[in-house]
Amino acid sequence: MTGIHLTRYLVEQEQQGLLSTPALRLLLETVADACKRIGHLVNQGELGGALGSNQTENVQGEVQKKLDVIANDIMLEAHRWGGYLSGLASEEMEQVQAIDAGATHGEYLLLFDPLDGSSNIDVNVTVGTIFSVLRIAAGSPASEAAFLQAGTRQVAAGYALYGPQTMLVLSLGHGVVGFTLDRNTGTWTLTQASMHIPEQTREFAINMSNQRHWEEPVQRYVAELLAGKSGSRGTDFNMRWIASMVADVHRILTRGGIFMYPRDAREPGKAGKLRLMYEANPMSFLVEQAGGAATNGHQRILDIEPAQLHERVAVFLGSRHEVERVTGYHAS
Ligand code: P6P
Repeated sequence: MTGIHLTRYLVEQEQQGLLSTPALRLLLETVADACKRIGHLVNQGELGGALGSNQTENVQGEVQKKLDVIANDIMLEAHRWGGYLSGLASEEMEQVQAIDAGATHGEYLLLFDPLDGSSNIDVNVTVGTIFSVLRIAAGSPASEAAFLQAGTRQVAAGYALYGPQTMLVLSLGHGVVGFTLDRNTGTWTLTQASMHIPEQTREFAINMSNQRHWEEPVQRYVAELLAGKSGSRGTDFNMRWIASMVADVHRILTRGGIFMYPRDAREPGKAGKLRLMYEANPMSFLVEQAGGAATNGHQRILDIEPAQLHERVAVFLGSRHEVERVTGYHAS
């Protein structure tokens, strides 16, 4: 199986009845092509003149990097003419964008974070594009309400990773596969036929500088990890924090681990930092498809019924036994 390119993989999935429609295949190929172009600009760095920040903020109140806006525009432009999408939603756009596909009414909605981890872009640390695909009922308007579907309704999700290798990691709901961009031919080549997260791990990812702001269950869980062999866990743990969700999640999909971004006391009104619809949901879909688990500390992230397009959520995802443990502490 490995060595085939993305188009053949999607056609074979369609022939096996594992990819519902040709429109979805076209949508995913268009996303992959847009990611290839975003990755090229990221890889150009200073040579592309696209580093640094705009004098603008996004809907999250975060300063926009030039590449945030360029990546968003690339994704929008790529999908304007396909006829398979009814609308798009992005971390970088306050409102959803309906697509007038003329006679054809697109049966899908695309949600994406065009450049996750972009605060790392100027220091040459791995960043990526995260995407999620939902269905829309025939004839329904692509209003914000149409996007507000629980993560279990995703028909596909994935991310592109712009790191030492440029990769595309994807799930159609039947496991997780990884493609590596062959720069000699420009093709996405299947290199991981089935990605799986070990149930056990000794590696955790969290921004320790926020420790004093965490709720008690997280304080307890992380203190046990830090106590290592001399504590109740009886073994030592390792820590990694790249501050780029796509990179941290890719490490977990590759070798296991637990990723945590809990809510904290700094902004009690906020459920967390990460966004549900285009960060937590697609990543939780991938993690569960790879045998892991993903909760907000209280419930399965994919079961959360969204109330707002840009709502935030606490995230605990990765190796199932660790996610279940820290979630259990929230219940006790
Ligand atoms: P902090 C990037 O801005 C991001 O949204 C995620 O990719 C990443 O996991 C997190 O924020 C990093 O947050 O507070 O450690 O900078």
